[in-house]
Amino acid sequence: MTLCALSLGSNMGNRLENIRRAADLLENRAGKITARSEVYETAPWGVISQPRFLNACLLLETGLPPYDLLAETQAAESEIGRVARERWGPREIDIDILTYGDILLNDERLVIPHPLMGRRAFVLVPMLDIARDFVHPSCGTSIDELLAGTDREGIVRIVSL
Ligand code: PH2
Ligand code: MG
Ligand code: MG
Repeated sequence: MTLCALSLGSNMGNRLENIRRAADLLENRAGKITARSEVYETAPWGVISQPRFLNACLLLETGLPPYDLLAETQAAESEIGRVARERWGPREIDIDILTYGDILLNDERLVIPHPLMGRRAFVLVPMLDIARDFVHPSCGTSIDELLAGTDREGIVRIVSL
């Protein structure tokens, strides 16, 4: 079994329902959720002219190898109604694998740790809820150190997941 960190995001449709459904689908198909962050409303990052997101993170204990876990996250995204649209644009649900144990993986299908996780406050703030002692597997940096280099503005705690 491997402990993974996952990021959930939604800015279309019923955002909270989409996030909660994603957590349920992952628990049914991919493993056991051992920690859930709070849900935050966050300002859009990257493409800024789009609706605000809800974001959360999970720790998931999984017996699936990385590419099978990826397949399950993509199946859950489809089941919630996600269709292909512009990069960084609006979506019903996005489920990203942030870390998979301490492994480092980099190919055309999957990059772990998620290459942008250290620059995104919408990932790091929820990660603080569930993995305060987290150390980034490739750069050895703590969440507090990573957060110091990001813009934390526009992040509001909404509800429990
Ligand atoms: N996801 C993106 C692009 N920008 N901004 C916020 N606040 N939250 C997201 O989940 C998000 C984003 C692409 O994955
Ligand atoms: Mg993403
Ligand atoms: Mg994604």
